[in-house]
Amino acid sequence: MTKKEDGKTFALRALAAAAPLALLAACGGSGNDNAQNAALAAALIAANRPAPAPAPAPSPAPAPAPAVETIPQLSAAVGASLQSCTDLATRISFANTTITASTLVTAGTLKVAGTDVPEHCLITGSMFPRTSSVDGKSYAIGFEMRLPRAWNGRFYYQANGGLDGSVVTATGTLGGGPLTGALSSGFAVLSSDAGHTAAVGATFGIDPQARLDYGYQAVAKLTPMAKSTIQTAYGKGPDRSYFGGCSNGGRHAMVAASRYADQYDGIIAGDPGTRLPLAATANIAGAQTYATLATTPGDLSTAFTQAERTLVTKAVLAQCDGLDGAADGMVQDTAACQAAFDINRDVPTCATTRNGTCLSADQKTKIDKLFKGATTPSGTRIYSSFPYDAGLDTDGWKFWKFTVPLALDSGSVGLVFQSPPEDPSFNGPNFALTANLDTVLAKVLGTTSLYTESSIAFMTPPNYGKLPALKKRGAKLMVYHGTADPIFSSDDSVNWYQQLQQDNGGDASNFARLYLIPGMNHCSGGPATDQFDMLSAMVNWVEKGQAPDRVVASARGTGNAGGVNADLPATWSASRSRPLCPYPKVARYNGTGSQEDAASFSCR
Ligand SMILES: [Ca+2]
Repeated sequence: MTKKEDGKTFALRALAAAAPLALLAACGGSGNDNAQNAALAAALIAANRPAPAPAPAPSPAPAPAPAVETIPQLSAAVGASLQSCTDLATRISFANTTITASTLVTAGTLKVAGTDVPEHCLITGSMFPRTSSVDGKSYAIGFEMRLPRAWNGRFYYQANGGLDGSVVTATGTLGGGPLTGALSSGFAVLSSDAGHTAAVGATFGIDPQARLDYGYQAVAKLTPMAKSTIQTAYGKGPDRSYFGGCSNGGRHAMVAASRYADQYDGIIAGDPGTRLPLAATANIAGAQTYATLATTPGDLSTAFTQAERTLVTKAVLAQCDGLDGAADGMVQDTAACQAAFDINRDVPTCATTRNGTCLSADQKTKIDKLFKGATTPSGTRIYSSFPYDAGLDTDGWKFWKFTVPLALDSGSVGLVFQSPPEDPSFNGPNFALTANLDTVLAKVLGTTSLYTESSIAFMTPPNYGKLPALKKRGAKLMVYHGTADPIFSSDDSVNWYQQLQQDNGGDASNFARLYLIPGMNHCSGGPATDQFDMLSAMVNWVEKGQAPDRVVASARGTGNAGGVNADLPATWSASRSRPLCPYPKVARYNGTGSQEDAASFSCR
């Protein structure tokens, strides 16, 4: 192929890629006219194809067929009714799987937000039982499935949070104070412990296989078993399969989007710990910094007190609240806020002692450095920056920044993410406060002959800035992230999404969308509208082509059935609502209408 032909091919491919995007923009980005877009793109390409070379020169070889982007529209799931339950324990047969029991659960036995969960069949069991040759302990992948009598034809993988280790009741709920869940909506739902029990705690990290199951392999083992069980129970497998979780569950979801795109049609990742080992290491770095600022040794929260965090919150709001057109206590335009707010300029510096009305110069320097992204002693950036937001004045923020590094991150980093791990008898808080973080980071990124996959390899979805398999088969990904999440930064999700945009000609919104939730802490809470039903929006996108241009979220004020959010300012109405907007769009006030109502805001 000549250079000239190379250039021509490139131009055609660029046109092919650009045409559907331009059309999508013209259609408001609804993304449900893919076939039409493809046809129009092909017509555009044909119209721009150069005429054949004139005689007497030999005819050039025809240009290769341009790569026209087409995303298939998946069909809607069809429901069925569960015929029997108690006999399923003996009828279900799958390799490496033991079914413990199948039990009918009557309507109302479980409730979500005070509402009865309909009648369903509870299947309990475990997969791949084994005794570790490394630590001598027993391991298995414990699970439950809840199969509704009135099934909607869909499977939902409920990914759980933290270090896993518990088979959380498979109601398939998601978001802050959810009012409903996948099970109530008729999905067959799976939940698992991801390969170890809570009793083992973080010491499961001593066993190499338990690490891998926690990281990604449990999903690979459970998914075909769950689909087979559904086949046995209903006489057909799921027409559509969904996956959702928050925190580590959001990480599982991102892993599913990367590794198991062939298995899932719709994936929802909430506040994902996509680079969880690095986030946990950075949080330990934060603890080491806060320890140098603490006025009461052993109480890291005295490094940045409630009064001081309120002071900073007010300063952030003073600079940023109005950027979205509404002085409503919410910073919707997170990106603009980072440029507008300067902790050195906008927060008073203490002239003498700290008293809650100022920050010391040392505090400003160190706290700002943590927001910009914690580093090791040698200066290596560990994880991500965190945005300044109106949600750091909360108990959740305090818990994650000052309690978790010593109580939880020490165990996960020391025992699960380092290769080799610490001795299980190590002192976690002491480790968190004194470990050399260059050494820790090297072990988090490292391998040994026993631990052959680094924690980055087994926890982080491989090549997750590119998700071609997911896109190609018509599957969708929705990610949401609280901008006041103190442990997994929304900046990390923004950086990921920008990679995905770049890999898709500048716009990935026809298969993946990111929704920032202003003020929301880790998965819920904060001065935020944190209650929403993203699963219904996802089903409509996957099965009907209705792209979620906005997802309406509500605050959980007094009387909310999903539980009251104690972080809500008293000035908010109990049911304040806001649109969650697909990044980079921001919810902006229309200039008229109630500021308590999502209808008064547009995603722009
Ligand atoms: Ca505002």
